Amino acid sequence: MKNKIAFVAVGQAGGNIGRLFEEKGYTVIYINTSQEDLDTLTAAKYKYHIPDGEGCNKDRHKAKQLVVDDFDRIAAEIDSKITQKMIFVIFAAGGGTGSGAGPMLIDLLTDEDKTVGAITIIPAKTESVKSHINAYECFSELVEIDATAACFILDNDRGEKMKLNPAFVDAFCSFLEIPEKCKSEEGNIDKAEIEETLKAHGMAVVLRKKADNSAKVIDALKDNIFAPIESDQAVKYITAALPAKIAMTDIQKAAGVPIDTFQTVSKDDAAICLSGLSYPTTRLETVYKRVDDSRETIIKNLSATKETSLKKGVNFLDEISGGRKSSKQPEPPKRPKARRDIMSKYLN
Ligand SMILES: Nc1nc2c(ncn2[C@@H]2O[C@H](COP(=O)(O)OP(=O)(O)OP(=O)(O)O)[C@@H](O)[C@H]2O)c(=O)[nH]1
Ligand SMILES: [Mg+2]
Repeated sequence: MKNKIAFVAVGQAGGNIGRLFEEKGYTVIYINTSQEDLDTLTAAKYKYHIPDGEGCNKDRHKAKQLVVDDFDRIAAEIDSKITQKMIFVIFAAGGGTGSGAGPMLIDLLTDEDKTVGAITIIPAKTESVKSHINAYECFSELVEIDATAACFILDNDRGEKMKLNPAFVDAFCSFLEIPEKCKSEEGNIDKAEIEETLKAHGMAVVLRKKADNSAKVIDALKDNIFAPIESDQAVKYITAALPAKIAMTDIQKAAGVPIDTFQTVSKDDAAICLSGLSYPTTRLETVYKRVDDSRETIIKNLSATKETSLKKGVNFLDEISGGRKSSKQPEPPKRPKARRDIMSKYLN
C-alpha cells in the first residue's frame, strides 16, 4: 500500500506519529510552524517549515493564518513529494499548529483526484482547558467536512500518549499489509478493498490482536486506544484478517451489521478495521463539559488579568452552547469548494 497511501504530519504530535510511519517505509511530509518541533525529527526526509512560523503556542487561529498565507507553497511541496492518491493528515486536536491547520488542510487537499482522511488525537481529561477548547473547535470543523475519508481518533485518556503512537501505527500498518501477508483460497482482501474501507466517511478504528477466540477480539474492540465507539450505531465496513477460530459473525454481533464485509484468514494475529462509524459524540461531550465547567473560572481569571487572548475560544463556546452539534450520520461526499471559499470559512 506504500504507493497508495501517504501521510502529512502537522505539528509535534503529528510528527511523532508520522515518524513511525516513515520508519515503516511510508512517504511522510512533516509540516510545522515550529522549527524546533521539526528539529526533533532527525531522520525525516521531507520537512517543511512554514515561513515566519515560530510555533503557535496553542493558538489555532495563528496556525490557520500561517497556512492560508503560505498555502500555494505548502500545496506545491505536497504535490512534489506525494504521488499517492490517498493522504492521511495527522494532527493533535488539542494543540495550536496541528489543530488549527489539520481540518483546513484536509478540506483544501481533497479533490477529484485525492482522498484525504484524518488521524487525530483527543486530549486526556487531565489536560488544560485550552487543550479542550482547541479540541472541541477542531472537531467542530472536522465533522463538517463531508468529503473526509476515514478519521482515526486516538484518545489520550486511553493510555500514555507516547505508547498510543506505536500501538496505532503497528495496528494500522498490519491492516494495510493484509493484501500482501494474508493469502487464502477461502478469500482474499485486495488493495481496492483496503482503500474502499479507508475511504468511508466517519470514524474508523483499527486493531491488531493476538487472539484465539472471538471474545478476546471483541473485548479489544471495546477497550482500545481510540475514542469509544458509540453504542447502537452504524458501521459501514468491517474488513478483517481473522484467525480460523474467530468468526466474522461474532465481530458483527459486537460491532453492528455493516453494509459490507471484506474478510480473509490470518495465520497470525487478527487485523481488523471498522470504518464509517459515527463520530464519538459522547466523548466529545465530555470535552465540551470540561470547557463548560471551567467557563466561570476562565472568565473571572481573564477579567482579573485583563488578558483577552482566550476570549475567542470562550465566545465560541458561548455561541454553540445553545446548539451543540448533534451526532450526524455520515453524509455522501460532495465536491470540494474553491480554495478561497474554504480558506475564508476557517478564518471566520
Ligand atoms: N498521542 C499523542 N499525543 C500527543 C503527542 N504529542 C502531543 N500530544 C498531545 O497533543 C496535544 C498538543 O499538540 P501538539 O501536537 O504538541 O501541538 P502542535 O500542533 O505542535 O501545536 P503548537 O505547539 O501549539 O503550535 C496535547 O493534547 C498532547 O497531549 C504524541 O506524540 N502522541
Ligand atoms: Mg508544537
